[in-house]
Order: sequence, then structure tokens, then C-alpha cells
Amino acid sequence: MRLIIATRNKGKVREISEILKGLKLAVVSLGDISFKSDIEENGRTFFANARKKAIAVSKIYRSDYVAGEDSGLAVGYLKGRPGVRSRRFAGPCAGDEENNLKLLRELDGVRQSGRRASYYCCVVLARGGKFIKKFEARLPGFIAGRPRGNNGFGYDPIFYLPQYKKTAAQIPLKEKNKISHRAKVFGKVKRYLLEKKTIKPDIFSASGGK
Ligand code: ITT
Repeated sequence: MRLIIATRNKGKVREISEILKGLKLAVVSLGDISFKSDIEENGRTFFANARKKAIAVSKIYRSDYVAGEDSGLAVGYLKGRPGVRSRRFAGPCAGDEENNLKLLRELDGVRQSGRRASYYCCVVLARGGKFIKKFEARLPGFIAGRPRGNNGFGYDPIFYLPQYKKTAAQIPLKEKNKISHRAKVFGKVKRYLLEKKTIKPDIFSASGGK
């Protein structure tokens, strides 16, 4: 049994593979299956984009489960921006560092209460070209004053987690995977597939399917 994650983002794949460990399920990404065509992310919501990714891939790989994932960062003070444009915040070809710097500039002089933010993640599960179910979750935090840490990806160096007194890039991946928006969502996907008896726990793995 395969679950194709409809993403090219290596940071996401690393996290999701870790979360889904212990299941008799091969987790593969678009890079692994040499999926060449580009899926334009022009939806106005995370759900629309996640659904588009899932259905497009599932129409071709019909016997596999496909998870379309769309995620991003919403800052209340910026009325939910960068939102669905998180990856392209500083421009269509912008890298993580440029996006982070643009966000820090926009929040220059804003005090802690205005720096509240949350990561949001939406996953759509599809099979045979058809929508099955939507899953979603959030992770609240704050935008720090400057980048700190080298782990993770995207906005992690400036995403401050008060419960750790660290940014998401300063905590190990294992720790981020206990609390993150993506971990919560894929935890729900995992439970759904287990309940449907679509997949089984791998009793020979260290995590024994938990
Ligand atoms: P795919 O479309 O191929 O999945 P992508 O990087 O374009 O890859 P999105 O369109 O979902 O993915 O954009 C998500 C962006 O939101 C991502 O590039 C980061 O900038 C940010 N983001 C989402 N989750 C994050 C996380 O856990 N840590 C840091 N940044 C995150």
C-alpha cells in the first residue's frame, strides 16, 4: 500500500515520513514517483489548493492513496497574511530567507501581542481521482524579532514557541513532530486509515504502529 504525498517540499516529506513511521505503508513524494507536471496553486484557500493537488495526482495514480497538503503561516496583525501565499510571500521565486526577512520588516516595531501567528495545515485524502476526506489543524505561536536555529524549514527560524522558549528551528524535528500543525493533521490521517483498516501497524517497527 502506498500513500503519495502530493508535494515537492523536502522539509514536509521529512516530517510526514517521521510521523507515519510504524505503519505498513510506503510514503512517497512527487519526487519519488517522477511526477513531472506542475500543479498551479491558484486557490484562494488552503483547502482548495490541497484538494487540487490531491485530485490531480490521484487521477493518474488511481490505485494509491494520495494526500494533497497545503500549509502556511497566518499573522493576525497582517489580517491572515502571508496565508496561502506563504511560500511566495516575497515574490514568485523567493527563498525561505527572503520570506522571513520580508515578514520581519512588516512587523518591525510591532509588540508581542501583535506578533501572534499560527501555522495552518490542510490535507485532502483522495483515491481513484475522487475526494475522500478533509483534515486540518493549527499550531499557535509568535513571530520572533530575529531568526534563530537551523532545523526545520520555511518560517521556522522566526516562529517562536512560548512553551519551549525557542523557535521551531531551535527544537529537534522529533520535538516539532510532537506538536506541529502537520503532525496533528497526519496523526488524524493515520487514525482514519487505521480505523478504515486500510493500513495495518507494522509490528516489527520500533513504534509498533502507534
Ligand atoms: P508543495 O506545494 O510542493 O507542497 P510548498 O513549499 O510550495 O510545497 P505550500 O504551497 O504548502 O508548500 O507552502 C507552504 C509554505 O508555508 C512553506 O513553503 C513555508 O514557507 C510555510 N510553512 C508551512 N508549514 C511550515 C512549517 O512547518 N514550518 C515552516 N514553514 C512552514
